[in-house]
Amino acid sequence: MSGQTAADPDCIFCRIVRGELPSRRVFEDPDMIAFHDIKPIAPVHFLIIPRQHLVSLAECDEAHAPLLGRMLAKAGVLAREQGLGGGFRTIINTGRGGGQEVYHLHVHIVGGSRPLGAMLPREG
Ligand code: DGP
Repeated sequence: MSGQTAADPDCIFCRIVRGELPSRRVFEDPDMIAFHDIKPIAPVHFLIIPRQHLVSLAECDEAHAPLLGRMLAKAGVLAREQGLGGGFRTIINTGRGGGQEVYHLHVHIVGGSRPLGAMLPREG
């Protein structure tokens, strides 16, 4: 598999996985953890990340499909548990052009008290 190492000692999310940095966890299992985002953009904003260090979605291939599928399959369950039964937005920022800041693959789950607007402003 490409884009994967066992762990990156300098990666913030690897440090959260290892418990070296605090996080408000909402879920964990042998493959993934979920925790609240430190800079929420909505009343509910948490992240689902793989325990293994995957840089981004761009580095994933077919071999990662089971893990990625499990992460997405968990999103709705966790969202409902966090009060987002009315709907939520799922975001995966990928690479510099995609606005990714932390280079450890993560899925944002965002929602809250009112319906979210259009996802991106239209250009031009
Ligand atoms: P992205 O642009 O998709 O790479 O977003 C990274 C997100 O990670 C951003 O919303 C803030 C969040 N984040 C960064 N550092 C930490 C941290 O130390 N703890 C938590 N809980 N979230 C963090």
